[in-house]
Amino acid sequence: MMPLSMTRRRSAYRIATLELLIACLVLTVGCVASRAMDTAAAATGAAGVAVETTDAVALDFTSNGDFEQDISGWRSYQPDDGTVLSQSADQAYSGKHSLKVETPAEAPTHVQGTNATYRVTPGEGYVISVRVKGEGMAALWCTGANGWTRGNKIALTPEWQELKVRRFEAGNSIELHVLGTTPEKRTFYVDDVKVVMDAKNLPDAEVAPVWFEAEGYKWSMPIADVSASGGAYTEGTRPEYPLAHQLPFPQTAKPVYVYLKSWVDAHAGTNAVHVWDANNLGVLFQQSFPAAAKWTWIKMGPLTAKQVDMGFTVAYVWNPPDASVKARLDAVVMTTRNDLTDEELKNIEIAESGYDSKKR
Ligand SMILES: [Ca+2]
Ligand SMILES: [Ca+2]
Repeated sequence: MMPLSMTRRRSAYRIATLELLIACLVLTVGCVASRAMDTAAAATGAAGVAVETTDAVALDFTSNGDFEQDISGWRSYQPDDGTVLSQSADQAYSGKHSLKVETPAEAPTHVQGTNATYRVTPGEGYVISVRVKGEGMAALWCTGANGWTRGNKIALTPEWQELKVRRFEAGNSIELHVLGTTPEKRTFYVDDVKVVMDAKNLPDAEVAPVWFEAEGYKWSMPIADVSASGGAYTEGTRPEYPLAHQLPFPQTAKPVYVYLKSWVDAHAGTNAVHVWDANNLGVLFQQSFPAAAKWTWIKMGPLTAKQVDMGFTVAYVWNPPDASVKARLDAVVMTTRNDLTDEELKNIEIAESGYDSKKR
């Protein structure tokens, strides 16, 4: 059996090669982790033509984002949670005013703070940002038609800091929550609220099937197995464990299908695959699938680059969350084709993937 370290090195090499190939086929994959929020960079088109993302489009606010006029549209997180909101003339990131948020020592909810609703165009991605300063831990969370996007918590200080999340919104509004994440008496300030469409000008390009080894990605638990593609697969022993983290997503305007070579132990219950954004802030997509006591290709999608942005994480969930069940992911194939058969998936040509299929 090939040592796992060698397998992983080879997988890493192949993945690097594949990413280069994808770049030639459609796009610049880039570093997903650092690029997830950065949409201003150029991508490379199918014919080698530079494709630039457009400048961000500022939206009309349904309420006042710099708090210079008033604080209309902003309310306490829960109607009766005791949070007091006011316009501050003492603290400002922009102009001369900000929103002052005073949370009580006792509260009916674990989080306290303020929220507002912004109208958006359905089916677009948005970059949402606010500036905050003050006391305690705080976070920017957003919600809409497709669940929560929970931004990271930060410790507030006397200096202004930026909280930012990217969110794909299927509905026509996004609710922004600027929250203290522990129930305590504290004051913080909010200013410079921005909800900006993440406008992408992507090539309308077909993407030929490209093969990725799941075990080459961050946070995966590789299990050596000579019968698996690349000599290993990844395993999750509890629901929501990331089987492959920060897979690059093709930057095409066309819908993309993601084929997952999967094996979830048979059990009496249901299964679903979850697609998280590259920063694991929210679930972008979910799809149910039947259990099978062998390797099975799951076709997932359609997914779009507007929805996913630069990268994504694959996790499986099963209900009930039986501890004896394991989920496995061997390989991932991405393409704009929605009709790949198992036989075609097995025999993806070297010319398309750069992968040596004889060694699979
Ligand atoms: Ca201001
Ligand atoms: Ca594999």
